Amino acid sequence: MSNHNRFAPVALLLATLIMLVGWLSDRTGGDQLAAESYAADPAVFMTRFDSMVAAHATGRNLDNTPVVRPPPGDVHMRVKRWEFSPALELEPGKTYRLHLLSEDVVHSAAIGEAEVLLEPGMVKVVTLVVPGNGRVRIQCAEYCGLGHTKMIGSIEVIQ
Ligand SMILES: [Cu+2]
Repeated sequence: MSNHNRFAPVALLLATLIMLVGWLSDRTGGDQLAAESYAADPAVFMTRFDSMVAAHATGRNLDNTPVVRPPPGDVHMRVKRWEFSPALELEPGKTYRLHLLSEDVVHSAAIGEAEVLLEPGMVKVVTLVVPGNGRVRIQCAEYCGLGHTKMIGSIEVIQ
């Protein structure tokens, strides 16, 4: 057997490993924005949500959801059939930590390139660096019933 033939299987194995590592890092890359998760205390979560809305509501509503303009930092978002609440107005270039809690069934949040699964009782925290302009897409990507395809939140970039 020549050297070439002897090393062919090794080369093939290496190539497969490299592809596998690439695939795995792609997969984890998609979830990188999910910085953390923690068990929800619903009462505490609602208190934080309510005080955020009370302090930073714009006074407008969008599809029966309050429009809120929170400062950079922690933002609490309620998720349920079939809405994300509140609607957000965020500043370009700033970093927000979206705390997402499902209140009924399993949903997910596809935010920009990231997607996090939202199981009731667990808060997922997504770090969002707001782009320069436009809107940030946020929608449910886990089938959750009749209104699933219309379960789209509103994150608008304001100047
Ligand atoms: Cu859904």
